Amino acid sequence: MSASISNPACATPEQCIYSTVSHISGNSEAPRSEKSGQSSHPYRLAAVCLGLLCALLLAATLVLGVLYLRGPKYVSQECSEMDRELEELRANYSRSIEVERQKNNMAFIAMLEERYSYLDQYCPLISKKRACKPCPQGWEQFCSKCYYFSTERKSWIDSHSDCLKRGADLVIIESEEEQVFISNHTRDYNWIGLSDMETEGTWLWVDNTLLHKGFWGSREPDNHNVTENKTHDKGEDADCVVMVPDENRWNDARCFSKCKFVCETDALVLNNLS
Ligand SMILES: [Ca+2]
Ligand SMILES: [Ca+2]
Ligand SMILES: [Ca+2]
Repeated sequence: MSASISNPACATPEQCIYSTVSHISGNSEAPRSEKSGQSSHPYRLAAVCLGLLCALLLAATLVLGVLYLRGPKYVSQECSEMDRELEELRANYSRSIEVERQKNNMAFIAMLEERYSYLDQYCPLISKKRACKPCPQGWEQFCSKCYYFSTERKSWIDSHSDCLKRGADLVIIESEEEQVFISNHTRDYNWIGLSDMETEGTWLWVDNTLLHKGFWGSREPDNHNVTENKTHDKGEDADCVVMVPDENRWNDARCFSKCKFVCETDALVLNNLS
């Protein structure tokens, strides 16, 4: 109150009060503006940093949102691709299993056919019953062996193949008794399972065993062919052996000559055979 009274610029007490307040206000704003000019810069920097941080957060939120929306789609595509590959693998596996099964079945059927072929040979079905015999129908038994005497004529090689198809091989004569048995059942030239086609003069049986004792005719083997008309054919080795009828002896002849042949196989040994 004393300041407004002493102030000469005051016409009225209200003006003095206003003036005093303005004066007081003017005096107090001057230092505040100086302080503001010094301290506003750090606040502005903080605001800018805060703004940048908000912008980064916003960008990160947007990126995460996009990844979240697209992520399941990629995973879904990968799963579909894996499912397709898995199905393909299963299909391939099933196909390979089926092929292998068919191969095994075919091999099994072939084995059964082969076994039943022999079964039918030795034990033919008669009135819906199998009657087993030591030798197939049409074969001759001697000791523990069965012999097939062919009626057709073939080369030595074809005769060998024919015997193999019958589950046998060309006869191997191992004893005087077997030699006599064969001779007694043949009236023509018959191939036996002996040859020297591998090495001239080295006589091997069809099971690759070496000949120990032979039943050669006079001046045989001579590596010359003697045909049934008793003529000598020269110019080709005689490497295969025939049983000469009525002589009970062997002769080496050309392997391509057509002769009958004798096959030999094991006789079937069963208990209670009639
Ligand atoms: Ca024999
Ligand atoms: Ca010879
Ligand atoms: Ca000869």
